[in-house]
Amino acid sequence: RKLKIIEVPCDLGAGTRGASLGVDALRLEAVEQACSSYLETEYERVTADNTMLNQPDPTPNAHYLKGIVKFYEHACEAISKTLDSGKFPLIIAGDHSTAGGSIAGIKKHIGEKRLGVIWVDAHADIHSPYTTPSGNVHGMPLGAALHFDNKEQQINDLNPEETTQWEKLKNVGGKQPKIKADDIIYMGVRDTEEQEDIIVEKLSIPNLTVSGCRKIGIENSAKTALDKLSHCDAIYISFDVDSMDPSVSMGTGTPVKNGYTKDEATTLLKTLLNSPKVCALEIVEINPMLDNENKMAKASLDILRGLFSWN
Ligand code: DIR
Ligand code: MN
Ligand code: MN
Ligand code: MN
Repeated sequence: RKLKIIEVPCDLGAGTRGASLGVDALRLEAVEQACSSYLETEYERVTADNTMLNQPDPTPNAHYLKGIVKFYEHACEAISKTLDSGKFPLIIAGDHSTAGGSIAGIKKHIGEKRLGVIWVDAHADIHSPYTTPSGNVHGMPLGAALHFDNKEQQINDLNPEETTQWEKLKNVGGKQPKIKADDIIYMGVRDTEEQEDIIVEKLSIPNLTVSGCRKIGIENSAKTALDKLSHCDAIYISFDVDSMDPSVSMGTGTPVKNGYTKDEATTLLKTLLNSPKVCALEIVEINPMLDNENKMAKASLDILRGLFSWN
């Protein structure tokens, strides 16, 4: 694969500040380790207007949504063009809200073909502004990609600006839903809200748990995930570093205990990448502000070196 790194240093979607700096923490770690493979890979940066964070927010049920719509449009373009040129987007992002823009870009490139998603995360990220208890858009990227509002579990009343911007967000890259619920596999999800549990159950989205993966072996669980998506034409992998155990992932906004080890995550992703259908990989939620030793960025670079045999 010929990689192109797409950096999306976004902070707008998380509840804790600092994930936007993860992009630079990783690049600095590559400098520190003199990882020329990383530093010499072509890259492009999609900027989010993180300065919105000090302005009044008119969309409390989907914080800074207008800014998120804006960078989704740019990320969608950058990612679809990267795929058009035959390259593999390695997306290094901030908070996980970015994934909806990535999915829009891949979908724009593949058109009517069917996109599978392997979501490696402690969280299900399938809220909408109607169901979110936190109002943080990093909990909604799959909801946006599915065009799924789940008003049956509604707990928030939206103001007109929230409705307008949410419709815009879902429609970035074209009006149709980008993915189908049958084409999502969760791995490592273990911290969800009730509204999400009900949706996940209703849509029958499988979750390969950390303990379940260990039982059958990490490689086998990756193969199981790929098998379950064998009807898809292309596959996108979204890797939230909080899927890993807090012993590795203290430098992330929402660590959750009992996650994958670094080696398990590497094996998992490496086995997934063996499938030629995998067309993009995204890594999110590295937060160096929570981690004064830069452990999370180090671990992430180790994982990348393992995946792409980088020196
Ligand atoms: C929570 C946390 N479910 C929310 N989500 C996180 O805010 O919607 N996702 N941390 O990565
Ligand atoms: Mn996530
Ligand atoms: Mn997460
Ligand atoms: Mn998150």
